[in-house]
Amino acid sequence: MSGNITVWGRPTSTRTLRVLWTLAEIGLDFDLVLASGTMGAGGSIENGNAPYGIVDTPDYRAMNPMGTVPTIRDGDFTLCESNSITRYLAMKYAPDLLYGDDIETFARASRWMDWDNNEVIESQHTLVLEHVRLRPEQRDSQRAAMAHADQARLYGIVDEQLGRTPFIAGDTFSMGDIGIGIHCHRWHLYGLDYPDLPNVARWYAPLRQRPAWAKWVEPREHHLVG
Ligand SMILES: N[C@@H](CCC(=O)N[C@@H](CS)C(=O)NCC(=O)O)C(=O)O
Repeated sequence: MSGNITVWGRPTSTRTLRVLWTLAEIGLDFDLVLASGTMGAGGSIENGNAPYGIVDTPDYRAMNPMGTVPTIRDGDFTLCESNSITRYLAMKYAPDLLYGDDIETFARASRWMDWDNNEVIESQHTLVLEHVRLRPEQRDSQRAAMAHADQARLYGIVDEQLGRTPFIAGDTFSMGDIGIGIHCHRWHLYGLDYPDLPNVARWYAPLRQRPAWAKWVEPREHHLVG
């Protein structure tokens, strides 16, 4: 399937990865324009690297007033906010694949996407700063430990849900699995002491086998770039 789609973002951003995985899952062609105010080809600006840029230009701000990533353009239509983009792509191109073409599954998946954004991102962000992006003298082991404990608490909630349903929003894969799956993966790349979460383990292993996951979500360089 081919669209006329451009994505601005960076694969080191889990919010951009939500969109990249969604597009790959649907099988849509797209162009990726690397854009960021905080990361560039060499890594984080915290470590003296130049950012990809673009996000401060008037043209970009007209599409995304916050100057964040990701943003997409599909034909004449532009949209920012990663979960809104995912919902848009799902509704337009793949309702069956991404929510079973069912409004209640859409709502359940959407609820978990919001939960991922509202609850999971904050301590994930602390972890990537503490383990990857900050210089050693800027790091705080107690802050890192608290963020890891918070992720253990949150993925305990995911584990309970996955004890009720095989996937986050029901019996089959949906857009609800995307953000929570990406953050689960990044969390597991830090090599920490992880709690036993059998339902998460049963769900995470096959997610990693999905062809659409392989290009964007699996690579360590999309997560561990400092
Ligand atoms: N709620 C927005 C947040 C966007 C956001 O904060 N993105 C981060 C990357 S995950 C960003 O733009 N960071 C600064 C940058 O890369 O310039 C969304 O979900 O799209």
